[in-house]
Formats: sequence, structure tokens, C-alpha cells
Amino acid sequence: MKKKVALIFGVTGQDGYYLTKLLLSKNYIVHGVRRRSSILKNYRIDEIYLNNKRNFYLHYGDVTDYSSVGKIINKANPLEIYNLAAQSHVGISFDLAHYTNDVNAKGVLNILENILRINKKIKFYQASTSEIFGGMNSLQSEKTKFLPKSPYGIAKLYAYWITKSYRESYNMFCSNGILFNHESPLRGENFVTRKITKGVATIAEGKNKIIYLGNIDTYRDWGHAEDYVYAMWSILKLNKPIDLVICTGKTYTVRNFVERCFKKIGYKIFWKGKKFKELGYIIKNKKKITVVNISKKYFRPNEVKFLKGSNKLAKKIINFQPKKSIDDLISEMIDYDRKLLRNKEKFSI
Ligand code: NDP
Ligand code: GDR
Repeated sequence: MKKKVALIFGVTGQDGYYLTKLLLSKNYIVHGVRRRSSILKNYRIDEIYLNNKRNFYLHYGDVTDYSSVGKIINKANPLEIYNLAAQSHVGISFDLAHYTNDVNAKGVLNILENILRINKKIKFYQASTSEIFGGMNSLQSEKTKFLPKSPYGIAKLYAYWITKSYRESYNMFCSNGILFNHESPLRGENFVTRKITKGVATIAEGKNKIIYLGNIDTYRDWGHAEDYVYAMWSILKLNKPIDLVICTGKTYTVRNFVERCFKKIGYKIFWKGKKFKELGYIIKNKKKITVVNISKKYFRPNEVKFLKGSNKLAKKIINFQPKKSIDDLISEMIDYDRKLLRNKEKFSI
């Protein structure tokens, strides 16, 4: 039987790793787009690549380069395209506003225009985000008003609308997965969860470490990336395109995430001081040891303070069931970071 072919933009990222693994397990041929850089940095997917040379192909390209996108689509001839490519750091989008817009907004248009020109039958998945919401202290769903707060969120909102627009204007299969935060041991190291688990792992290994953080009183609805890429695949399996919220429906503050991480390694964390002068400390061998330092540097000019999604529709339409709890996620991330520290080299998860 002829194998299905999928093309992933953003294959070298966290979700790229999990999605590639999933699609290969479903017997797909996977093509992935990587960017040229002065150092080879495909560490997340190196091992999959070495073990699947007949089913997994990599191409140099960039979503900001219209012609490279077209060439790769022609070459790979996919039935499904997943666009995970983005400047995905919300905080950094305030410093790189133009660039974030080029990649996260115009990059999506480049893909859609090429699909329209080359083969309108290709199914398209756009990695949309809960950052398009922003002002509500209540559950966010497919019906919630959009109120993005950052250049990242605003560029992603353009991407959401242009995806919807190509669906309606040209009768193309284009879907938005509106995913809430999802993490894993392969999360980028400057996102808050990984910053915390890496720091906590260092302390658990007996070393001193201060974790510098920004606003720890924001709420996030954190899931596991493995569960969320399954939702992406399920969304493209549907008979009709859709915009769907994917989340756990539970929310925690960053502060609570820190407390859970320290609990996992056997410590209670105490807080002292206010705002930029706040510190977190633990008691070790009867001594107070500072482990968290709140730093102005990591506060953003504007912030989405509260995220908690409703996965009612996702449960109904794709039978979405997040399998891993926040404490499962924390255990997996800390265990991985501790092993990394011990082995100093990358190993497979
Ligand atoms: P990562 O930052 O880990 O991965 C982003 C990927 O995009 C990397 O492969 C990166 O390549 C690639 N990329 C960046 N710029 C370009 C470009 N100009 N052309 C081609 N590729 C590019 O993000 P995640 O895996 O966590 O997220 C995947 C997608 O889902 C992103 O679009 C993100 O915005 C979105 N999202 C993520 C959520 C999350 O919580 N993780 C939640 C909601 C949405 P390189 O390795 O070279 O940098
Ligand atoms: P987010 O994730 O902005 O929600 O975007 P991030 O982990 O960066 O921040 C979550 C919350 O933690 C606060 N915070 C810090 N954040 C970082 N990165 N570093 C810190 O030191 C720090 N201290 C406190 C943040 O202010 C924020 O409130 C992620 C990305 O994956 C996006 O691509 C995706 O679209 C959304 O999730 C859904």
C-alpha cells in the first residue's frame, strides 16, 4: 500500500520531534524543513533521522523564503502539511517584533499561497496558540474573543485568520489547532518550565543553583507535547477543516509549578520579599539556601495573565484525552534533566 506523505515545517523544534515520531509510527513518509545555521543543531531529531533514512527526509528551507517553500512542496509532494515553524518565544517577540511577524504571519501566507498554486488538495495544519486570547479570567474556548498582548500573539492571530480565509475563499482543507502551553523534556531551555526543571535538577544533583525568573503569578494551562501532537494529527484526519482548542482545562501559576518541582525532589520552598525583590529559598542541612531570584529582566512589557482552556469541543470531535498530568510532566522533565547532567551528553528519551 502507498504510504501517506507529510511535510513538517518546524521539524527541529519540540513539537517537530514528537510529531515526526508519531507520523513514522503511523507508517508515514515524513519530510521536514530545517534552517541553515552555522552550527548543526538538529539534536532533537538526529537519532530519528539516523534510524529512519528511508522514511524521513530533511530539506533546507525557511518559511520566510517563498520560493524555497514552493520547491520543497513540489519535491515532497505531501498529502498533509503541518506548519510548526515560528519564532515561538513570546517574551523575545517584544525585542524581535518585525522578525516575529515575518516568520509567524507572512511565513504562513507563503505556505498557503504555495499550496494554492501547487496542489489545493493538500491538508494544512496551522500551529495556532492560546496567546491569541489574553484578557479573560474565565475559561477560553473556540468562541472566546481574541485579545493578543504581544507581537507573537498578534502575528499568530494574522496566521489564524489567513488560514481560515484560505479555507473559506478557496475551499482548501486548512485547520487551526489553538494549542495551550505544552511542554516536555525537549522543551526549549528558555521557556519557563524547562528553565525551572533544569535548575531544580541541578540542585537535586547536589550543586548550588539560583533560578532567575520573571512574573511567577501568571496562570498557564500546561499539557504534555506528546498528547498535543496526537491532537494535531487527529485534526487533519477529520473529514472537514476546523479551528479547535487543545488544552487540559486545568491551570496553575508559575509559582505553583516551582513549588511542585521542589516537592518532587523533597524540598519545601519558602518565599520572602515582594515583586523584584522576591526570593525563594529552601532549608538544606539547617541552612537557608536561595534557589529562586525574581528578576525585572524577565518581566514582559505586556502579559497574558490567565490561561485556562475548555477542551469540550476537542473531546467531542477528536476524542481528545490528555494522558499526562502536571506532576507526570514535572517528574519526566526533572528526571531527564538530572540524567542529562550526569551524562553530559544527549541521550534518547
Ligand atoms: P520550537 O520553538 O521548539 O520550534 C519552532 C520550530 O520552528 C523550530 O524547528 C525552528 O527551527 C522552526 N523555525 C523558526 N523559524 C523558522 C523559519 N523562519 N523557517 C522555518 N522554520 C523555522 O516550538 P514548539 O515546537 O514548542 O512549537 C511548535 C509550534 O507551535 C510553534 O509555531 C509555536 O508557536 C506553536 N505553539 C507552541 C505551543 C507550546 O506550548 N509549545 C503552544 C501553542 C502554539 P530552529 O530549530 O532552526 O530554530
Ligand atoms: P508562554 O511560555 O509565554 O506562555 O508561551 P513561557 O514558558 O515563555 O512563559 C510562561 C509564563 O511564565 C512567565 N515567566 C517566564 N517565562 C520565561 N520564558 N522565562 C522566565 O524566566 C519567566 N519567568 C516567568 C512568563 O511571563 C509567562 O507568563 C508558550 C510558547 O510555547 C508559545 O509559543 C505558545 O504559543 C504559548 O506557550 C501557548
